[in-house]
Amino acid sequence: MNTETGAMLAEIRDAAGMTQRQVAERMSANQTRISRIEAGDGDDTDIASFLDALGTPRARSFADLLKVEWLRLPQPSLRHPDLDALVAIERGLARIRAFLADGQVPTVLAGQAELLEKRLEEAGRYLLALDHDVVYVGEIGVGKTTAACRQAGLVIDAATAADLKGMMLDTGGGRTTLCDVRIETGERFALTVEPTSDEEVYKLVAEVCRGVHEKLGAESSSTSAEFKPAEEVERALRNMAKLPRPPRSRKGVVAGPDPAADLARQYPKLDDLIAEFAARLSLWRRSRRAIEFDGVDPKAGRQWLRSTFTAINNGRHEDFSLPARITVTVPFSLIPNAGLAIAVVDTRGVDGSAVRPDILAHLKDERAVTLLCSKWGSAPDPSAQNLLTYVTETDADTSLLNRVAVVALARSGDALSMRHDSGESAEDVTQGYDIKLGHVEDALQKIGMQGVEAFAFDASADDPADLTAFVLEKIRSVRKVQAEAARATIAAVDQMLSNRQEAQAIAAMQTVGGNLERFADRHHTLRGARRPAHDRLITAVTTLHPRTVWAATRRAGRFWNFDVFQYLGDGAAAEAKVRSSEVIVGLTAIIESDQSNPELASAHGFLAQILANAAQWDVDFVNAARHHAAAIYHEPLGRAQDLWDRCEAAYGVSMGGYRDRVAADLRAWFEENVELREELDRRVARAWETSVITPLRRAAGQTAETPVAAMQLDG
Ligand SMILES: Nc1nc2c(ncn2[C@@H]2O[C@H](COP(=O)(O)OP(=O)(O)OP(=O)(O)O)[C@@H](O)[C@H]2O)c(=O)[nH]1
Ligand SMILES: [Mg+2]
Repeated sequence: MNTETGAMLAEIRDAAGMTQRQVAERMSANQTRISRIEAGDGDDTDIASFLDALGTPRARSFADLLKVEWLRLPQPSLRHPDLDALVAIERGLARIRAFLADGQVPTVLAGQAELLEKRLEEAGRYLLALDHDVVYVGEIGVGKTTAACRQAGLVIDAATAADLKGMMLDTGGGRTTLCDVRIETGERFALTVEPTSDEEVYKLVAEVCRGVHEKLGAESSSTSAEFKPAEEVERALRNMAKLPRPPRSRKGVVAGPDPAADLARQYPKLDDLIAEFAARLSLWRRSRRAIEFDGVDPKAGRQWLRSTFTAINNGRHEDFSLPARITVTVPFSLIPNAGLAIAVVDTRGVDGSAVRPDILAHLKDERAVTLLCSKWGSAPDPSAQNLLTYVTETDADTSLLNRVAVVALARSGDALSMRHDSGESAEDVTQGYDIKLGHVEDALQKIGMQGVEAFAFDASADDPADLTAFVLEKIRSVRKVQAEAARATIAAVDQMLSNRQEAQAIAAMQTVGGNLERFADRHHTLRGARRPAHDRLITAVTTLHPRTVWAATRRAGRFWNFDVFQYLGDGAAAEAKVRSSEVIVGLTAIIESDQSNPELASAHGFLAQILANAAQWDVDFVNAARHHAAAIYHEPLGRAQDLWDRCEAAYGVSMGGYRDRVAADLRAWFEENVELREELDRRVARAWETSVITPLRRAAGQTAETPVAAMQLDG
């Protein structure tokens, strides 16, 4: 026995309204023994008689709980928030195992049992883990960092936090957060920095220098192209090189000379300027990756974190290079008393399109809840709407939208400025929020995203606990979906077990299996139009900011704000999704028709499980297509230096047609390399078989792998 069990015993005794002495009397023991048991010092018999003495329903169910043998899942803590579901899953798994070990399993049920087992294991693994991310995504300067800090208690002083000055992370007038920042609970205040590669830093330096250089010669230059990196990166690099931009007065007048421009005058040749700027970074001295607070005072720790973070985020810390990702640890819980381990992720502001590899990765993370932060006036911001449309086209995971919410960020006065349709103003903030949320819902509905939840929050006026409650509810509902799916699976297990010896039920299963098998034969090869995977990429090239396209061509297609391989993968995924969805619709129709047949009643639970699984097979298939496209093009396109050089060189030459030019060059490359496309088609065809057809045959009870053998069984 451990102290956790002891503490739980004491809790159950308290809840039963009994004292240690009363329990001792009932157990005919002395009180010392009871307090020892509650301290974790007792054996199974002690615990059993202790709970017996209490005799409450809770004591009885706790006794049951202690009897569970954890053979299939790792034993969870007794305080696990989904303990009931986990117990049910463990028991369900044990029943399936006993059934399969029996040796007399009818073939028609073996595949079914395997499928149910796999589903239960997956739900168990999901629920067992307690970690979840809350991710803040949104356009530059909307207030992501501020909202995240308020919600997670990352403030120097909670009492004065409403003035928004004491945020522990860097906030400002926009373009402040430099990279993905992940905040976790740990032992002490600390920061870990994953640096940008030196190669990339030098590339960025070249861009800063080229920008400075062009500006100096602005009169003679004929182009309006910008050859510099994003503002926030330039700021950090200039600080690292001790060449900060001079401050501006309130009217925007520059106060004083620009040291980088002075340097450019000193080194009139661009290459020399780049070399000098790069040398000034002293990258070789910036090798530090982690730093922690060694004091004890929590307030001082918070202040230390704020100043250290701000220094690193702005390139002002001498020991650190340009961060690519920062992990912050704080010695407190970000959502206390939830029994979960929550991390908060603050992302770099969306500049143009939110369709970025980092944001997509968060969105697809099954354990993450993404908050699409939007300006009050335009919520849901167009970039958020585009992102939602993009993921629904390129991803088959239907639960993805349950993990997303739109957060409309209000500033003072925003709520009260709302008007009812009648033209009357909102009477109070709550009414103003309701009106706004109604508008957000309408906008979401218009793009087919009904069901995505929305929330309104004002970081300076609202209680951060409201946002926390919203986020927590979101996470709980995501977990609940898993728990409910597990319950449905367990019901199907029980239905299967209770029918295993009934001839009629076996016959029903055979009918159902035969129907599924015939369906698998019919759809063995996937038909349908095949738009090339690169179409999506080419469209993106023509719509993204030219500077973003240029930056990607300078990096052989991989830039944080535009990744060619991501679009290729998603292009293939979108095609795969379109083609498979028709088949899934057909499968759904067959299953629904079997479900409405009363003679097949004993197979209904199983049929529902097949449907749920088909969705998962579909996800597998779509992901496989994405993976194959990225893998196939990775090498040849990454190495196509001629192509990239040509695309890069066109920038600034004729601005009007730059993106069209790149699009045309890319298209020509894909047409020249048509064999890659053919290889992709072959791999997608194979993925269809392995991800969808084979598992369907298995579940149908046809263990045979080949369609020929399957057809013999059928006939
Ligand atoms: N008045 C008011 N100002 C706010 C509110 N939320 C954020 N701000 C201010 O808006 C500015 C931008 O806030 P940030 O939290 O840095 O925004 P962000 O979205 O993280 O910005 P980037 O990291 O630059 O993309 C800061 O000056 C904040 O103080 C709010 O609710 N009310
Ligand atoms: Mg920020």
